[in-house]
Amino acid sequence: MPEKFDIIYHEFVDENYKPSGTDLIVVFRVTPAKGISIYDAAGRVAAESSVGTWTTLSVKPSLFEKLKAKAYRLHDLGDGSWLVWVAYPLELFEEGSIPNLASSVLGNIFGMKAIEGLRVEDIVFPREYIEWFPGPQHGVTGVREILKIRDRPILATVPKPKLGYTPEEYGKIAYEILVGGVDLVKDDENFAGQKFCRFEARLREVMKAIDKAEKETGERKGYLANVTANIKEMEKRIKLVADYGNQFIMIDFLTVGWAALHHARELAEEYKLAIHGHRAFHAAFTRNPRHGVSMFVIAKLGRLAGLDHLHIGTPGVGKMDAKTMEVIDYARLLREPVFKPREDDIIHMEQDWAGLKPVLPVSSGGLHPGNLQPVIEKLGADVLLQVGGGVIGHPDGPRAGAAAVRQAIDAILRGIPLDEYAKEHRELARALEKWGHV
Ligand code: CAP
Ligand code: MG
Repeated sequence: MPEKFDIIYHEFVDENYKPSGTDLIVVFRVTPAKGISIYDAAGRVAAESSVGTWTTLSVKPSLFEKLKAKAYRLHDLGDGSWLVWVAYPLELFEEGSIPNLASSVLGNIFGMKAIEGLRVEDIVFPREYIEWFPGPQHGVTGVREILKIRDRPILATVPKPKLGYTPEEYGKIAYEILVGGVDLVKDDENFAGQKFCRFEARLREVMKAIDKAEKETGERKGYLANVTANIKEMEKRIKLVADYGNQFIMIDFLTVGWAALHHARELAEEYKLAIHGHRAFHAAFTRNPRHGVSMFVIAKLGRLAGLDHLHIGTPGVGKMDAKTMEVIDYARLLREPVFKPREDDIIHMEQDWAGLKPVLPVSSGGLHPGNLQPVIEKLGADVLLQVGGGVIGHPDGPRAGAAAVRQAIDAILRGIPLDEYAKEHRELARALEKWGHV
């Protein structure tokens, strides 16, 4: 008879355990279900996300003890929820596979009856884990080099409304935006290759607009072309973008998934393209503070996977829900070589990026010339500012809207109050008349 093997959830809690330098650590916020102790809940989380199961077994794999995750620290938040730190031996994970990591630590555990709420707040990667990933190909410096912009935020505009333009109309509006002073035209996330505006036809028109605008302004321009699609179609689009001589692609990486992003990153390497990461879908699991996955974790995975740009929200202004300090932390996390948590931050841990290039943070959502100042004050000038409605909605049209954004940036960087600058800059004045300023 095989030896009886009892998997007891408490075996997965060991408050005396000291994580080794190669452990991968996950910080969970755990709200146990009624009648379940934190030890039971934490043990189940660690077990179900590593080598455990729900019943006793009569067999035991030889590597069981070695591969067990350990919940090694528990901190009562006093509201029915706890922070729980779990250490995972690196051998649990397949090399270079975010899908495998996600299936483990972002997987079944969210649905267990033993927990009422579970949120993955942070994942701390050991150097060995990071070394399996490429990180950004271009990073902040590389993207600045493509566009030859060194001393100010990079500017992008999504033509609004989201959908409805034919390729010719889109090309026309792209030209207006670019010649007005914006650097990049960006597709909206749900603008793909619909019948009324097929991808290649649109690309062709935008590239014509870029050529013309570059000649007229003497500036470099680009197109954040949305290649988000099924894999084969995405491959075709990435190749087309490169063939047409554009150096950027945009991917809605949470809707296509981590494996698709990985594939796109490989193709981007081949064609030397920079990847703009749009994050539609994130709020479905980042918004609830007691359940889901934090944007902090998504940003970390995005840097590992190799995004060159990533949307992080708008600190304190704009149309999307975002907490100022959190947005500032995302920017630091993406740009710095080593992330160090603020003194009052009990959740996050230090993360050394092991030399991965920095990602350019993207602030977007309800921005206009009158609310860019606090964004730059809080995030610095090493950002990409996406102003969509706030350019297209300008009372004198998109070209004036683009000019107004450039004027606002000039004023902010030179420390001149917007009202003052607007006296000599009509486009800015008209934008402030419409939207005001903060
Ligand atoms: C912004 C935007 C972006 C959001 C996404 C939109 O347009 O194109 O998708 O910024 O949010 O469709 O809303 P506007 P986030 O400039 O006209 O608001 O960047 O927070 O992921
Ligand atoms: Mg959008």
